[in-house]
Amino acid sequence: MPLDDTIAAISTAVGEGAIAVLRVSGPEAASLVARIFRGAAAPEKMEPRRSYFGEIYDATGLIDQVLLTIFRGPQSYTGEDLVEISCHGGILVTRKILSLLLNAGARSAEPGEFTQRAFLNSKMDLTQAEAVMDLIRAQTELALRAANEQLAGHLGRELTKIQDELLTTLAHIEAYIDFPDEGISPETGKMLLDRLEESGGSLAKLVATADQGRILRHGLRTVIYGEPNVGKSSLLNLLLGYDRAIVSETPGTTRDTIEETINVRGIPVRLIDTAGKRSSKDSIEQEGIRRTELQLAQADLVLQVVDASLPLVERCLACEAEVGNVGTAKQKNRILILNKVDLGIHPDWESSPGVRFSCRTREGEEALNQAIWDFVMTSGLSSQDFRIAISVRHQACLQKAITDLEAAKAGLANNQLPELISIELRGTLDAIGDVIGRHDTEDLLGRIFSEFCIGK
Ligand SMILES: Nc1nc2c(ncn2[C@@H]2O[C@H](COP(=O)(O)OP(=O)(O)OP(=O)(O)O)[C@@H](O)[C@H]2O)c(=O)[nH]1
Ligand SMILES: [Mg+2]
Repeated sequence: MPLDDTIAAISTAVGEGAIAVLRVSGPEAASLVARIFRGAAAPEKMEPRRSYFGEIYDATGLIDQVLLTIFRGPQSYTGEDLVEISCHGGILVTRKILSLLLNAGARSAEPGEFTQRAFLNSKMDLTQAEAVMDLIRAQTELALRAANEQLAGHLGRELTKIQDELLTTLAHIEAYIDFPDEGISPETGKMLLDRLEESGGSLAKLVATADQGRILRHGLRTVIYGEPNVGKSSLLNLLLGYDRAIVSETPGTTRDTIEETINVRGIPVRLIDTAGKRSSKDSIEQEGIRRTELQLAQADLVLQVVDASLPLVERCLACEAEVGNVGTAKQKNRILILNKVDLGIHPDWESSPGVRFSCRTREGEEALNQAIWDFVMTSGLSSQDFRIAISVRHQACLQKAITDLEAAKAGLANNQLPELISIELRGTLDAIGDVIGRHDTEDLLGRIFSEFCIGK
């Protein structure tokens, strides 16, 4: 996409609201807005970052009263001249102003293009640009905190630090390419290997936050599972706080999977209510049960519900869950919920470690939240540090970085030619560069070499 034209878009959500904002960015931003604006000052003459009142007209007359704010590049979101028009939040008003801007010469911005320009103008690295979307999509406080940390450049800085360390090591190794007679001495080799070891450790720590990132961005996939009529849909409704799913005393009520997100102490939890599992001749129910199995296979966590007022019979799914093993290593992604305890708990369940629960009286709600939290803390989110939570894209790049780094380490340990080790290390640097969107290995190496005193 070209950077030398001027783009415009309605930045606020579609629909009615008190106020809406349109943004115009590019070299012609001010002069272009000047063509449609009437106010005390001409946009080109406005002081940056101050709001000016005025009106916007088209050929038929007044469209709206607006506030105009000018930002001059590079001190703007996009790094170029940017104008924000705050108008009334009507669908027609905003559309009319946008079409006036387009007629005046602006190009309609592509999705994300303002942030893309911010990245291309070096206002932010790629991880920060991605964090803008994470911030907008955040559904819980923890997700928001993680997005804000990334937006503040925390991940980018960590990676830049690793990149710098690797570059210094690479410079060292490449210096030997020019002096083939010297070879890497055993002491130097050991020192370089230690450094690579350290960088590898830092990369591995970042990769370990991938699960955390996935859960904060997309929620913990939590499947509510059990026999028909045990109260799965009742549990979904209770946790959601409203009657989302149909509840009835007829077994086999839920056919399709129903998915909603709740917030458990800051963790987004994607609850998936499923069709009760049993053998059925009804083809629709069979399809429902097939979907249940599919969901089960992809679950991070399974909330296995049983009717604890009834005896534990042969066919009961809890047998499959091995009641005593729920919560242990064997069934570590299951929480057993002993539902309907308001009807009394059957002796068969008395020694079970499951959470005593009642959708009727809400007994056990806090214990369930605690069990979900404990599960997340011991598996998905291994620490309480949410400052770094990498995405799937980052994970793929960093894994490639680690693979190449391992090859470089092996090369160094086996006394391979510096040329070969250098290729692997450059692979690592490129993969890290992919995460932050910077591939300036040559520039940075040049800078390091200029300070390098070889032969000393
Ligand atoms: N007494 C009592 N009844 C409950 C409780 N939870 C659910 N029920 C009742 O149990 C029946 C079945 O509840 P559902 O939530 O529809 O059960 P389900 O597991 O979703 O059933 P299917 O969709 O058929 O698989 C309804 O009549 C609920 O009112 C509870 O904690 N106590
Ligand atoms: Mg149901």
